[in-house]
Amino acid sequence: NIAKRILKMANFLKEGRTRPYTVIVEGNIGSGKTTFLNYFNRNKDVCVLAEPVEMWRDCDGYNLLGAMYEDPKRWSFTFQSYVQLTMLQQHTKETDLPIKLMERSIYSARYCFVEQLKRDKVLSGPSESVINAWFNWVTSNKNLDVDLVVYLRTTPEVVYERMMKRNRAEEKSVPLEYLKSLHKIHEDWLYYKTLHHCPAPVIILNANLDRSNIANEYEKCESHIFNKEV
Ligand code: DCP
Repeated sequence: NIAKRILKMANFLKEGRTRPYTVIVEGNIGSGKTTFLNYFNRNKDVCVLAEPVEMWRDCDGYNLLGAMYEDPKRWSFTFQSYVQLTMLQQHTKETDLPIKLMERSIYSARYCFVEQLKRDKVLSGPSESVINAWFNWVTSNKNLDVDLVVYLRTTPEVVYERMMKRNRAEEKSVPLEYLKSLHKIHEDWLYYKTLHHCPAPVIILNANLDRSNIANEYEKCESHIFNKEV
C-alpha cells in the first residue's frame, strides 16, 4: 500500500502537476453529494472539500442562503456573488494530497444556478453581467481546471422528497417546479452536453438509489478516482 502511494506520488511529481487530480461532484439539490463525499472521505489520498453551506448561512452573521430564498429578487445577486467567492476559494485551496474531491464547483454555480435565476428573471441584467465578468476573469486567469465530473443523476420527484425530509429551514418553500428546472439544466449541461461547456469528462451515477443500495454505484467511479495515474 505504501509502495503504491509512493509510486503515485512519483508519477505525480514526474508529470510536473501543479495541482491535484481534481474531481467535482455535481447533481440537483438533495442528490446525495454529501453522502458521496463522506464515502470517499476515509481515503488518505483524497482531500475532500464539502460545499461551504455553513459559510453561506453565516457571512458576518448574515444568513445569505436564507435571505436568497426569502426574497430572491433582493438577495440573489448578493448570495451568488458570495457563492462564487467561496467556490473560488475551494478550487484554489492548496493540498499536498494527490486527489481533490469537491462538492460542486464554480461551474455549476454559474451554469446551473445563475443560469436558472436569469431564466426566471430573478437576476437583473446588470447583476448577471457583473457575476459573468467575475466568472470570466477568474476562469481565464486562474487555474480552475478539473479532471473529472461525477454527475449524481436523479429525478426531481425523488430529490424533492429528500429535501422535504431533511427539512433544512431555508429550503422549506422551495417548490418541486424549481427542482424540475434545475434538473433540466443539469441534464442539458452534463448529460446531453448542449448547455455551456463541460469542464471535464463526466461519469453518470444513478443517484435515485437509496442509501442501502448506493455503494455499488459509488464503486463504479472508484477506479476512475483512485486508479488514475496521478
Ligand atoms: N444553492 C444555490 N446556488 C448555488 C449553490 C447552491 O442556490 N450556486 C443552494 C441550493 C440549496 C443549497 O444551496 O438550497 C445547497 O445546495 P446543493 O445542491 O449544492 O447542496 P445539497 O446540500 O442539497 O447537496 P446534497 O443533498 O446533494 O448533499
